[in-house]
Amino acid sequence: MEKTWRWFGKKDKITLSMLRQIGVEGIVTALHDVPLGEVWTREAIRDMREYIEDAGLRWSVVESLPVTEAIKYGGAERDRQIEVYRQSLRNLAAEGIHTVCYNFMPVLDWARTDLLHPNDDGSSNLFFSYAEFAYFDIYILKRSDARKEWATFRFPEGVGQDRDLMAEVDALRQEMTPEREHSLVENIVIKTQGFVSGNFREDDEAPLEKFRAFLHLYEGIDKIRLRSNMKYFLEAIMPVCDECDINMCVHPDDPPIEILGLPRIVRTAEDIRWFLNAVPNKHNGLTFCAGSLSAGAYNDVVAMAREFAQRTHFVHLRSCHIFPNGDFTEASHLGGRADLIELCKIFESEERNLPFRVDHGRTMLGDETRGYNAGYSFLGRMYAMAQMQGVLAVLSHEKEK
Ligand code: DNO
Repeated sequence: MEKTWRWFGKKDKITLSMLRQIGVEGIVTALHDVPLGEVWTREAIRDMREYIEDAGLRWSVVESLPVTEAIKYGGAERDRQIEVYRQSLRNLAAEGIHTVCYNFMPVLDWARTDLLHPNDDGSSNLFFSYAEFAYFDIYILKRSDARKEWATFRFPEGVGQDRDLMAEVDALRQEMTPEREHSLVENIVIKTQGFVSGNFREDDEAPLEKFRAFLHLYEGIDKIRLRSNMKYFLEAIMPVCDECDINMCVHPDDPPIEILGLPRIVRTAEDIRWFLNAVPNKHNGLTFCAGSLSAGAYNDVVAMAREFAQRTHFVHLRSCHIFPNGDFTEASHLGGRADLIELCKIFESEERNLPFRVDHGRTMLGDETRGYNAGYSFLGRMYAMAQMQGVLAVLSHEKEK
């Protein structure tokens, strides 16, 4: 597999020359400064590509070419936005970039409640607490159906069965402070979304109002409608992908649960089977994010990798640990539910030099003081990358014997 790294552009504090030193071969990035819904021009793509190549690396994967909300909820602007998307794809291919990651999650790109959850060893991890997320939804966002929905929330089989979520939310209400509420907004809306999704910016003054306005767009959009909008989008872009040999790879929903009354359609093996079959074109593929998938207790990640390897064009190596109460944290890259060693075997045996990146990483040894994007530490990710390089080295050594 090709060793890649998510790099956030020229302003990233982690420079390309640092990445050369740790064995990175390819870069995963996006034109983060282009506003949502505008064409990525050939000139801007070329400028980024050359900058990366001048550092002795290659631009391997786009993560992400964002799919705007109008495409997801099927608004009046949809066809115009899809045309913009098609043009950006043509421009990327003309500059030699052929792998494009995107997601089809309404409003929120990914969600965590704690970005620096302490581990026993002094490092910290990303963490998701159902009670805190429900608290955010009910008391901070104040979504009208929130309490009703959380009161009937069903945890997947095997976790959280005895949990009284409402009692926990009420207890949180008693002990909540303005600072803690503020950090929930920061964690759920600002620090996790600002740098990946054009919907929110780090300096948004009224993020909650904006959030509510986005949610409003999805009133009446259920799973069936969202699926048909995804199919519509894929069918519209596949001719360009065929012509330009672009591999599209959708990122699974993170976490793979339905939240905020929004449908989520890339959560389970059945979902993945659905969109692959709905548009049966080899260019319609998957970003196999082992981390997102392993946060769903119902997902057998290894079985899914076996089933979907052929339609996987990009791999995110990361593994989650689910606690008995259903909350989850990001485990070591050599532990957790995802079994990354087995996944490396499966994806290596594809013999397509599939690009992979370590996704997220612990925050450790001073990472927390450097102002990195949430989940995208330097030392923590470097450590995980070294672990994965070791695994891959063993596999290739065994193969040569
Ligand atoms: C979070 C990432 C996501 C991912 C997008 C892809 O850390 O995995 O933001 O890049 O969902 O479109």
